[in-house]
Amino acid sequence: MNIRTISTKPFTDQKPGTSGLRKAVTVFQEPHYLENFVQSIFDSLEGYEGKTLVLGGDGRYYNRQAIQIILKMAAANGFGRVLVGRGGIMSTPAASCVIRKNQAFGGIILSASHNPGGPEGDFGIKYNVTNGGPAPEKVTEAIYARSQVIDAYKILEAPDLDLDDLGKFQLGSLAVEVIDSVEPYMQLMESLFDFDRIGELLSSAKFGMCMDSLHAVTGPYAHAILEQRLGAPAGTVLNGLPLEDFGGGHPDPNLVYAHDLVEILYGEKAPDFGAASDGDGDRNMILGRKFFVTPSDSLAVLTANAHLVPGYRQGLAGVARSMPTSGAVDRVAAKAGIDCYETPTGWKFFGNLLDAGKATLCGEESFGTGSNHVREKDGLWAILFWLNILAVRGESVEQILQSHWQSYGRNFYSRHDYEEVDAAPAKELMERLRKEAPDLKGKQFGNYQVEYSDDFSYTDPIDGSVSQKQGLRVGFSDGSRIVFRLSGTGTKGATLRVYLESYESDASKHNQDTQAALAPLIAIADEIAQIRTSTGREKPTVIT
Ligand code: G16
Repeated sequence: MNIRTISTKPFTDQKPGTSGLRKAVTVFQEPHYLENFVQSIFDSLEGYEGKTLVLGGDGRYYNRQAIQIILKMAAANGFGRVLVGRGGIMSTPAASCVIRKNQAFGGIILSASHNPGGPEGDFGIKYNVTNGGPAPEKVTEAIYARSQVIDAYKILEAPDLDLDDLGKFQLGSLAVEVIDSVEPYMQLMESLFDFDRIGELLSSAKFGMCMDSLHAVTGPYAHAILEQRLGAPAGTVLNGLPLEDFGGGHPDPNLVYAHDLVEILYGEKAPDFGAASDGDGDRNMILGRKFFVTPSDSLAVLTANAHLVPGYRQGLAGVARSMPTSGAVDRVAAKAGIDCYETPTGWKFFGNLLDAGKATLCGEESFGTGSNHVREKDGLWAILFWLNILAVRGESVEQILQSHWQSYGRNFYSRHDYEEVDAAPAKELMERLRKEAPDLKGKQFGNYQVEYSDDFSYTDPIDGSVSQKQGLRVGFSDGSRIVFRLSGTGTKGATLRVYLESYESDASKHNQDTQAALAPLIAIADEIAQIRTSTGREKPTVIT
């Protein structure tokens, strides 16, 4: 088998976003596009020769072709071994688990997460480092810098491998092992949660659950863990077969895109508990009967109830949340006397805190929750955490939230997304806000007075690295807050995200409708940012 060196030219658009490089499938299919980026990853690493790489993806269209290319490139570049998921499939949290368990050098995960798939959909690639987590900014910047000067890549000339059965192959000097990632992932879950009690709950006639895998990667994991291991009735997992186009759906677990599940949980004879996960299995949505738990509240509830779960019974070192995530968890941390860290959006920013033992649980408003068990957010983990709490407390999801709000007050929270707006006016809007931010301080909007207004900047407490321009914050004297950010994961135009939050300590007002409670802030956000005028949109495309 020959190693070929292929001449190439840089693509100018290979800058990784919030989570790796995401583009339309058609872009990745351009000659050399994927190869350039993979070679740029390898060229930015040092000391991987002879070491182990973990490889898998969420099964979306182009996953299979990309995996064959990457295997041949790993062989040509001198990796010693690749652990690849059966059929090329591995969820993001399972990949993190496999990297850590095998002390691999790193991993490549193929996913565009919650973005739609299929020939007209999106594809993505991200590199994870030895701790199992997403590459930190200094690594992604080095990959981008390399991609801008690359002139050649190396690939082995060899036939494609059959990855559909477990087995071992040799590709030149590279050992390839096709593995079942469900097994190690399930073992890890069993080490954290009380499987006996969850099993009793799931097999009880009094309790009903529905899990929607949205034809994405968690299907095999959810079937194996919830139905086969924990005894939930067959049929508990819906849409459990991973499909290349996610059955034509949008594999994003929120109230808009997981509408089938929402209809079941809000319908007649609704089950007690509903959950969904996304394309690559790292996001989760939690529902009770006719009840939606915001991801920010979910993080707060998990933190407040962690002592009920075996893996966290010994206490939490601290917690962390991304800046736009609500401050609900801050209140739990303050009461418990543990530290609460505020990071920019992007799971990669939690890595150092987790490695340094500063935080045990982390979460984001974007339907991501996780802990120090891996270095990615983890959808099924969050679902099992909730099941463990439900099994111990014997209360409904809604009762748990109501009593949580009684104890801590309620942070009303919502995110308004303006998807696929024109990039230029969206950038202008942010630039204008950036310029005007210092003048907003002290300004009065109705009953709200601006206490601070800035562009969030983060200094990592472990390595001192600084990340600037992470979102425009406008905070009011009553603790309410509006945050403006442009998404770093979209592939078409720009997506403006407006995050709205207000705090209510009065229990008699906890059951208001969220959008009604936030109505004054929604109006102020438009007044400050001129959203309708700048985007030409009368209302957001997605409200969560
Ligand atoms: C990724 C990141 C998350 C981030 C989310 C949204 O999630 O890992 O940390 O919160 O994107 O980012 P943005 O607001 O920039 O679109 P995922 O699940 O897409 O990998």
